Amino acid sequence: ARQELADGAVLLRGRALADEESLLASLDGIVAAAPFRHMVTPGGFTMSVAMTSCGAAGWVTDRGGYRYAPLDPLSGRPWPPMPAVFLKLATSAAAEAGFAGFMPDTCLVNRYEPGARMSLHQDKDEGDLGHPIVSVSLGLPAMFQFGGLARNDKPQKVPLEHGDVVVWGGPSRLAFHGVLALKDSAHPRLGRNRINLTFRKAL
Ligand code: MD5
Ligand code: FE
Repeated sequence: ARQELADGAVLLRGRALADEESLLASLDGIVAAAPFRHMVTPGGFTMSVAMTSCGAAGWVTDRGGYRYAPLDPLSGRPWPPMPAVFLKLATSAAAEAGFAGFMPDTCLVNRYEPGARMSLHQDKDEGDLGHPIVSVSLGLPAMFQFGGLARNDKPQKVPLEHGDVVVWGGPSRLAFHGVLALKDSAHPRLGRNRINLTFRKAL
């Protein structure tokens, strides 16, 4: 089912389900090389969401700011390569949503445990904001907040479940968004975790 949430924002419910096992096997490899870590914001807060990345660069934050870094600061080595199954899912979902030719060079992997949240923000650390972002939800459900172009616009609440894919492009690319604190429950395959893969063209 293809659901248009707003101009440029397309929800593909269950779109990742057929790739669940290969996505999770690839994720294990990424996490073995570049473990999840809780990073610190420029303001000094430790994020409740744990993160890692794969691809040519990874999104990082520390007291010095937000940026894309070619090396994992934990290891000093390049991030693990983007697995083929990641790339294929992201490019095919983007094409279905009207963004043929999208070629991400990074995937930021977010891990939410019960209580973890992400407050309302815009994603604008990427070099060319004309490219969409593709997000893949796995594991525990979350209540996503999808707002407007102004921080004060009242966000719509969109429940995102295991296997859902959302393509955020066009005018929705710069919408304010966030994730409400995860409720405690257990997913049959991922336990007490929500994993979100966010594919971006950063460089
Ligand atoms: C998540 N992650 O569920 C979300 C999925 C992040 C983040 O927000 O920055 O890691 S990506 C959702 C997204 C990206 C770009 C634009 C919009 C939503 N949007 O316009 O709503 O962990
Ligand atoms: Fe975001």
